[in-house]
Amino acid sequence: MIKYKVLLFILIPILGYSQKSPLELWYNKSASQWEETLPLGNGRLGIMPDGGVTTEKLVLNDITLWSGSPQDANNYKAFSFLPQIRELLLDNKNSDAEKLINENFVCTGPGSGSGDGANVQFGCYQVLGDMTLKFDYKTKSQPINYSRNLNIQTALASTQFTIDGVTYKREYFAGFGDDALFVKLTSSKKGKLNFTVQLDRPEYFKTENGKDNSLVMTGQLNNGIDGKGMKYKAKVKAKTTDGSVLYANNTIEIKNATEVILYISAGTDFKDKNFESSIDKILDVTMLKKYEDQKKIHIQNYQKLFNRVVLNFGKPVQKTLPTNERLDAFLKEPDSDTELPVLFYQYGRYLSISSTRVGLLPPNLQGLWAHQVQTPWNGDYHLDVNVQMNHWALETGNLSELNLPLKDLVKGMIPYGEKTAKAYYNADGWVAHVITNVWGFTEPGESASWGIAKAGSGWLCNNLWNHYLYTKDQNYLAEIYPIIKGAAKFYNSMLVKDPETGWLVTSPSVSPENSFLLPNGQDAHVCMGPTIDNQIVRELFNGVIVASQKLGIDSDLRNDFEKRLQLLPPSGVIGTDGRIQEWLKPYKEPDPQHRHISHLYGLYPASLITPESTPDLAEAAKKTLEVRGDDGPSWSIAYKMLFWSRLKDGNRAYKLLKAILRPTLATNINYGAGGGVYPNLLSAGPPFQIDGNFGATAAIGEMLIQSHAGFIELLPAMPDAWLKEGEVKGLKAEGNFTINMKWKNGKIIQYEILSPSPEKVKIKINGKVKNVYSKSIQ
Ligand code: FUC
Repeated sequence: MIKYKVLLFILIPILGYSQKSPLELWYNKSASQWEETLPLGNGRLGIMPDGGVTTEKLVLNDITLWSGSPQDANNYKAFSFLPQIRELLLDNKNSDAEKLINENFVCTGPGSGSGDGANVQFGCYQVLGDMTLKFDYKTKSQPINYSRNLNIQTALASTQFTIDGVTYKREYFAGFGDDALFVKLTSSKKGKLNFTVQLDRPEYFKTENGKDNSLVMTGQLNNGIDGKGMKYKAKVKAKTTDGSVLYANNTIEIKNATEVILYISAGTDFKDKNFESSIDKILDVTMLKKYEDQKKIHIQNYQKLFNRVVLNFGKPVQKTLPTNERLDAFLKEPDSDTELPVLFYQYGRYLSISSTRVGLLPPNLQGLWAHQVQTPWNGDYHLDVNVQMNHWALETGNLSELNLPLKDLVKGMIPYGEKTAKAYYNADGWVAHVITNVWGFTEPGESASWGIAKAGSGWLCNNLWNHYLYTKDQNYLAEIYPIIKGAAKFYNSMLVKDPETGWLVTSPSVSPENSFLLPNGQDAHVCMGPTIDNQIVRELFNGVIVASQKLGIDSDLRNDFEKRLQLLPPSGVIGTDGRIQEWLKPYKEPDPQHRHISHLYGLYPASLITPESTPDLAEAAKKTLEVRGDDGPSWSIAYKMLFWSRLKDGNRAYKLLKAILRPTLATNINYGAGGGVYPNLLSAGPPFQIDGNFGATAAIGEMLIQSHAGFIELLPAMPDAWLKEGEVKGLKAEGNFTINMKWKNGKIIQYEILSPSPEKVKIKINGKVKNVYSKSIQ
């Protein structure tokens, strides 16, 4: 029998948690391609310096900078084809149904432009511009003692080298104080800085020198209709201690200076119609402050979020190899650098803090860093795993509030999603399919094969719901209730009965981006009731039931959903080969190692499948993963890491982490085996896609703590390599609990569970389940 006892461990205060190894990326040469440059961002503005000696290119970003415009690409006649499409699916004529969908049931117009949407209305997240610094050292001597680094504990980057006895330093940060970018250049001997500053971008730009001693770039992107799309402005001003500054010929020219600070701000008219004067004001205010004060505020504000979590595995390392060489060494001998996974984990948190902020946009496929006008897949928000994965590390990683921008994006999609629900299904509520943008796109994509996936809106609701589970914030619950209810109502009103099983399922749909073989050998995508849809609908109905109870509203709807739940397919159907079926029918797969593993959604991020509550399904999930293999783009490997963590196999999760940390420089689009990280530790599909970083970060969190199965488990999925000793401060568990713990030789030796007020908690620690009381944070 389990007894409640006061947690004895907590009587010993746990002191001295601090990050033991420096959390730093560093290099002894400048970046030779963008994927080697260092990402800085303040959730709105981004800057990536390449550390070049004679020419430095700094790629600038603004997370709101999108081409395209709001559109209505709903086919309002689509609904009239729905009965025929459904009939064809009931008759097992999936290919005919797919043909009909391609003709009448996808979005109107070019949709996402097949992923090249910069000049259509869907639009594309784009680079803001390049700031180029060209230096004249008045000598032919080569630099020595070159180094550049990014310190993720302070969110500062720097470059340093010496030429002819003069040491040149550059320091860069994206301000968490004033909303600007900062580059400070110094020379160790007086008056040695001679350089010019230029701004440009591949298209739609004009540069000029402002009357207020500035360099300004302005432009308007293509909206996909008449060219009059989003307006933007970027502005640079310089402050020097000595020497001269000339603002002329669309440049800033600095001569014989010893210290120069460049202040850059930018903005668009996306949310701020007065963005031009806002930028002017930001720079005016910023430049009045002392640089050192500004830097101090920057570090303080950044650390308010970053320092919430401390993680150490094993022995601290004081000096590391340059990060690119460290990756090579890790590939050969991973267990000897247990601090690289720590760096990678904390880097994921750094990237979240840097690429989104409350009140603005969630991180897109590249966070907020892009160096092209046509970003791969439009740098959009993919709803069939990618944008969700971008947020999975946030709750355990104690950055909960950074989930709110996604909630805002989803909220903004609803009026569009309601139209789509009506146009295609004559259904209640709202739906979103596979892709969205900042303009509220919810229509099916332009091809049936991937575009009519139904999972998008339901999967987004999982993220929204998860934030509630971790925070228990009742006001937030009231805010998201209409969103999740609307999504559930959509599914509820479009489910149809599968005559073979009697279950209620979605139709038509696809299992995200995957295909199957029909009995006649034909490749098809469109089906009824793919497993992911069944799991999503089950989870969503459950969520609405719980939420309506907590809020004390909608009892009729709750009763209805409770009844409907009985008619849904189970969380998984185990096929004759022991795997979880991806589709309702036991179709054969043309690509058994496909990158998407959507039918394990119930295992993660949902908690419908757990080793404790559904051991058979958990076993079947293992078999599913064995056949799927361990390769893929990084996001897929990260997802597998998460699955194996939930299946409590830490060594397998670690094997996958090692696969993600394989060094690469490849940038060609890959859908198969690939993955890896660039020298700057950004993850590769390839190309660069930030979901691999965030997914792996979430998975490391999941290896350390799990709390989805009705209890908190400490160290549920640790690899042998990390068991010797380690400590964690500040990770979060569902129910708004904060966890601190230390372990040695695989056993927890100290822990604390903190919450706003003491609460009864069920925990699993060193293999034993017990009930304890948490300690009040105050
Ligand atoms: C989905 C994935 C691809 C890529 C793209 C952005 O389509 O299947 O691998 O991640 O999103």
